Amino acid sequence: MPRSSLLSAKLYGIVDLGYVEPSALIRVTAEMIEGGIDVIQLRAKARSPDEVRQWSEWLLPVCREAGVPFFVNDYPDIAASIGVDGVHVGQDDASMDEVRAIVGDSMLVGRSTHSLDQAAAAAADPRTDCIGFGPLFATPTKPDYSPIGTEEIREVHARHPDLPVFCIGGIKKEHLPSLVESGAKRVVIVSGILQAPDIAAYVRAARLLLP
Ligand code: TZP
Ligand code: MG
Repeated sequence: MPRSSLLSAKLYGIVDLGYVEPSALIRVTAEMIEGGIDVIQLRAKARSPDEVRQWSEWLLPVCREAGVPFFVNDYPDIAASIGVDGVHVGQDDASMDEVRAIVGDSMLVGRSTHSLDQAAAAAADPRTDCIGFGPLFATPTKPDYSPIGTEEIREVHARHPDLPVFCIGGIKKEHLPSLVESGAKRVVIVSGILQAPDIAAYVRAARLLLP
């Protein structure tokens, strides 16, 4: 899957086991795809690697069939052995040398960033395929991080025009018009999507707000 698939992406959805029961993973993923989600990530904090592997094996074919890039959070070894499209790592996870040693050159690698400096450090390595930038707003999905606000969105895009930047953190579809006004080009929505009464409708409406 080429990096260009991320440059053209608008809405990135995370299937987070903090909000979704294992028995609902496939249905929820399919509904996000039905609504037009551009990227899917599986995120399962405090779950076993065996469970993450199992769930990744369920979701990969669902995403593949739809042509939607599928990322696994945190586990380059699982990502590599299953052959998913991408792996997403945080500031405290493995270095890019370590990740690339496991996943090779062609898998997409995303990195979470929480400041302009961290974004610059990630962007300085051409093997970084995309970044998350946030949390913009306080969020129970990532409780230990201070919100960084929206002031730096325009700057991070200006400094890294060729890097797909995904704004993240506390974003609901109601925020999208003002975030676009603030310079956001791509967003991640987690709880907003997963707690919506109609997931496909929520994704469809959010997608339309991202030009
Ligand atoms: N990284 C920064 S904020 C965040 C992650 C994984 C959580 C975003 O979730 P939500 O529910 O959309 O605020
Ligand atoms: Mg991590």
